[in-house]
Amino acid sequence: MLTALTGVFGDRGDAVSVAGRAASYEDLLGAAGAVAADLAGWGPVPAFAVTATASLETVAAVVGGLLAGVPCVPVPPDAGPVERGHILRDSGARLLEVDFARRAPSPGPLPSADAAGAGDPALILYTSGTTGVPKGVVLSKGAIVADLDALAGAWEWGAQDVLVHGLPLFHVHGLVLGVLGALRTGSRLVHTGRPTPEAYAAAAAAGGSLYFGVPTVWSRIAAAPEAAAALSGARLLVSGSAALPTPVFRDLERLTGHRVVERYGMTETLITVSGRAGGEVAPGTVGTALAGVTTRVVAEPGAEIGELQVKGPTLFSGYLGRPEATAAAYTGDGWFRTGDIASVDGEGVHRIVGRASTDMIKSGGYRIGAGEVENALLDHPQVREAAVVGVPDADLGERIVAFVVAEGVSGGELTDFVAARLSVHKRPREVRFITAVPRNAMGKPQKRRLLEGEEQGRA
Ligand code: MCA
Ligand code: AMP
Repeated sequence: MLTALTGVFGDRGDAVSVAGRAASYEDLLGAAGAVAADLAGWGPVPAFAVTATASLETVAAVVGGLLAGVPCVPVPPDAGPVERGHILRDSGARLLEVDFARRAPSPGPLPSADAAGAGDPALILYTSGTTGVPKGVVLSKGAIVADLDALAGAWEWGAQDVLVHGLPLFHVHGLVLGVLGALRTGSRLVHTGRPTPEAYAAAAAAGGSLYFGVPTVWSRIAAAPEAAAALSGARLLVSGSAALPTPVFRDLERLTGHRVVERYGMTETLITVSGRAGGEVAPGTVGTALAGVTTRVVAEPGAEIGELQVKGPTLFSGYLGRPEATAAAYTGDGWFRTGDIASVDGEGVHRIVGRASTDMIKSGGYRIGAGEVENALLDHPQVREAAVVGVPDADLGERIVAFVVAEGVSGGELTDFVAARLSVHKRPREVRFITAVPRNAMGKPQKRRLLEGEEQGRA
């Protein structure tokens, strides 16, 4: 499945560069071989974990896991003890240290994507639900390959491209599309370490042709006209993980000459819908279903918007160890329920207009469950009640706001408490003290009442 590592596209010293360090495919294969040999030496394990910094080590770990046939659990590098402990316990994964300088031949052949091995788990990615702790999303080799091949078709993505991004390597966007996508299509990869406008602009000099970003990244680039102008020589700019605001789309069109292509997906489904290279692109739309994917919108009679449901070869294998949660994610007739509210026009072009639940927050492209943050806040001895919501934010799309009933503690202390226990992007950006969380007769928090007075809807 890692076609580039078979040598068919040739090799070069900077085939993969991450945060300023470059490696050839041969280097990467050797380092991944050493990882695979370590894993083989462990004997049977359900999975292995790697602290997924933006580094060549993380790339070698993921490739090594594929060589050894052991699923990889990438752990966010800033995960605090509560989040990290949960991920390691829940997956049963043992943590692996990677030394990129070590080289070994792979103990087994390069993984193929043929029918025999297609169902094998390749990655387990932890992602938040609306309540409780994050769940492990099991992604098979077959689902990943189906998605990458469909995207390669949609974006005319191939070995002639130089892919540029600086996204985290523990989610689908940065890891599956941003690393495995480059290794399957044979495009060179320039990972910029952090997704700053300056770094994206600098990568233009290295021949960047295909750029990935979350809307926060694109919005920061649009606000840095010189950096944006450097991207005018690119072939394709792609946005995803959250809705790209129309003003950002317009600003980028003016500054770069490109109409940013949006694509839509989830950790559980991989990317299912996308605009096409060379196709019509309208702001606020995320394109049409990818090859092999079918979508439907389940709306109330007479309504045009409703829940988007999907089917196809890119879907996950289930939530690790949670058959009930897996079953609940599907309708009785076998469609995956995305929880996103969408419309589809006569041409099959999708528009994502919101989410069914206020308990799922998207901030900076990260998915954050309100329940997980509320539980972390309630672990603080001074906090009696907590209700967490996403409030529209020009930079982050949504920012996490915590409403708490507490005494003798400051908002800053509570923010740091969450950042240290979970991870930095799950911290509330704002803490508001209230006397009681409004509840209905059943005692259920009425979060929409907390949001009264805030600008509603998505940007
Ligand atoms: C701030 N910092 C703190 C605290 N406050 N550290 C500890 N405690 C605190 N209280 C530090 C951080 O450690 C960091 O330090 C620095 O402040 C900045 O952090 P932050 O403000 O959170 O970062 P940001 O600049 O606002 O981040 C914006 C971002 C980021 C770069 C756009 O949100 C991002 O990388 N988003 C990508 C998410 C993504 O890939 N999602 C894909 C999901 P230092 O600078 O030292 O680190 S996959 C998906 O959605 C599907 C499949 C799809 O469709 O793609
Ligand atoms: P995650 O599982 O972290 O990948 O988050 C998936 C969620 O991101 C989806 O359910 C959507 O709510 C959101 N999302 C991804 N891409 C887009 C997009 N292009 N426009 C709007 N929302 C998006």
